[in-house]
Amino acid sequence: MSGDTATISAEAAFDLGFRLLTAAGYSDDHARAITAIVVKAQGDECHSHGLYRIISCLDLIERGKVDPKATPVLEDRAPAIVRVDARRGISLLGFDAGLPVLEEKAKTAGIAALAINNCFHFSALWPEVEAIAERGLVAIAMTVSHAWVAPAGGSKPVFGTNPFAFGWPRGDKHPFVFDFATSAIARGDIELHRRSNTPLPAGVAIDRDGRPTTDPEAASDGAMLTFGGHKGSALSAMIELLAGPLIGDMTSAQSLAFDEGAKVTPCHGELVIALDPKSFLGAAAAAEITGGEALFDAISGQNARLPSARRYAARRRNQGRDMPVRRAVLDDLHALARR
Ligand code: NDP
Ligand code: PYC
Repeated sequence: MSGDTATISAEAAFDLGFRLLTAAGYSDDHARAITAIVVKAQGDECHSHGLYRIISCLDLIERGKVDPKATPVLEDRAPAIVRVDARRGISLLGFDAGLPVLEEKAKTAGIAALAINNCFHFSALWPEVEAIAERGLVAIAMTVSHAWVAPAGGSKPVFGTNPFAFGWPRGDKHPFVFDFATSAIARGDIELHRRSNTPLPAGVAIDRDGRPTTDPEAASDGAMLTFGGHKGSALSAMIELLAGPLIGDMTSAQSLAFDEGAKVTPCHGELVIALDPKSFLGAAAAAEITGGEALFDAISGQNARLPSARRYAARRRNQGRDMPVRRAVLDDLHALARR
């Protein structure tokens, strides 16, 4: 491995994360859910939402923000709507509680939505849409975050990095999944550049005076930019509305105000939607849904890769062997374990 990259087994990473989180005060359930998701992300080589996020979860406790022992409360709101109040815990237990009900409702009504409220949200969304697609459902998930991102044409932060994820079932193949921030890069990547003292790519941020910058500190002080100019900006606004006021939760600006300068993982809501192909198509569903395969062939047939292909390849590569981690992140985790 190169100087900047170390390796760790999934078992050792899980053990390290679980010990750090429970020692800091997280319940076993929270610690297990957090560690499982970051080890999964690290194994898929999603560095911005991998092991480094254990440090974010420890910061949440240190700043007294999260309830590390919160138990989510589920409410059956309507035939196709389930709500989970995470009670200021981490979002993951809320998703685990809501998923079986979301699945059952989507398979009964054809379409259903899960709103998770009052949750601290640090994780990637692909594990959630992948889990739903593996149950034979089409999935969409979105969250706001903190107001770090300027609208296209503006220079002051309004939007969060607002991720949007989609999952499509493919029978015994890995689901078709994409999952991206609507900002040009994720906040986590800015933090990783700051920690390793490396410049940002051009075109992702402006400084406090509205000038383009590649300096992570100046970007944190100024504003991030949306991907795709006005198009990413409009999508980000949609996510603010759907995962904010529609589900009775905070926008990114409100979430940042709630943070009160602590600079920790955002607290807000998440909206997850599931659609059942069988309800749309009846007996024809299995045949019709594989119609998507022609589309995927047309993409990969010209050597354009499918989203998540890199991630699935990393998963295969790291199965049963130590996975790569930024050395600075692993050093920080080991230093925390020695404290
Ligand atoms: P990336 O730009 O790294 O990737 C976005 C998606 O595009 C992935 O599905 C990726 O697949 C795919 N992709 C990348 N390059 C190509 C390509 N050349 N051809 C086809 N597909 C491609 O994502 P972001 O940095 O924007 O986001 C990273 C993560 O951050 C996401 O998982 C997101 O959920 C998370 N996030 C979470 C937030 C939160 O509030 N919880 C806020 C913001 C982001 P692959 O993975 O295979 O490369
Ligand atoms: O990387 O933008 C991000 C992010 C925000 C909250 C969790 N991840």
